[in-house]
Amino acid sequence: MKKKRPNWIPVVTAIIRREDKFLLGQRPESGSMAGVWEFPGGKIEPGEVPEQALARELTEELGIEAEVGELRFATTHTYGDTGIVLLFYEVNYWKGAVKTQHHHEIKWVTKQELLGENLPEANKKVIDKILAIMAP
Ligand code: DGT
Repeated sequence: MKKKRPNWIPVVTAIIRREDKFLLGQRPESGSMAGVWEFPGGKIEPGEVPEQALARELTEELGIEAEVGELRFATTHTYGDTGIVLLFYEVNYWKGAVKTQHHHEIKWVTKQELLGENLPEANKKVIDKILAIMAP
């Protein structure tokens, strides 16, 4: 029998750096993967280019006007019959102060601390790549 293909959802995420720390947000208690710490971002809506989608998500989630930097790498993950394509961008510059507008909590972590966090499976499996793009 032919294997069912997943429905693919494109997702943009931001590796937001402030000195030697990176921003994580804890997913809201209502919704999927509650309590997991993720990189801010979300789904690309139809008609958006990825950088626009990420800038929009960062305004909605954190109240900042971000300068979306380079696309550093991409990965995929499937949850049941849904697939995500995750695009990781670097964000080093923004206007405004970061505020918790969507997440349960936000926090800045070092690379070392990141290793101990409860991250989405899609991120854990590429943690080496994530750490590599965080290199100074
Ligand atoms: P929805 O369906 O509108 O309630 O949106 P969510 O909250 O299910 O999903 P959203 O908009 O955060 O989209 C991100 C998807 O990508 C979600 O399935 C979780 C997954 N994901 C895996 N790793 C990450 C990550 O580091 N950051 C973000 N933002 N999402 C991630």
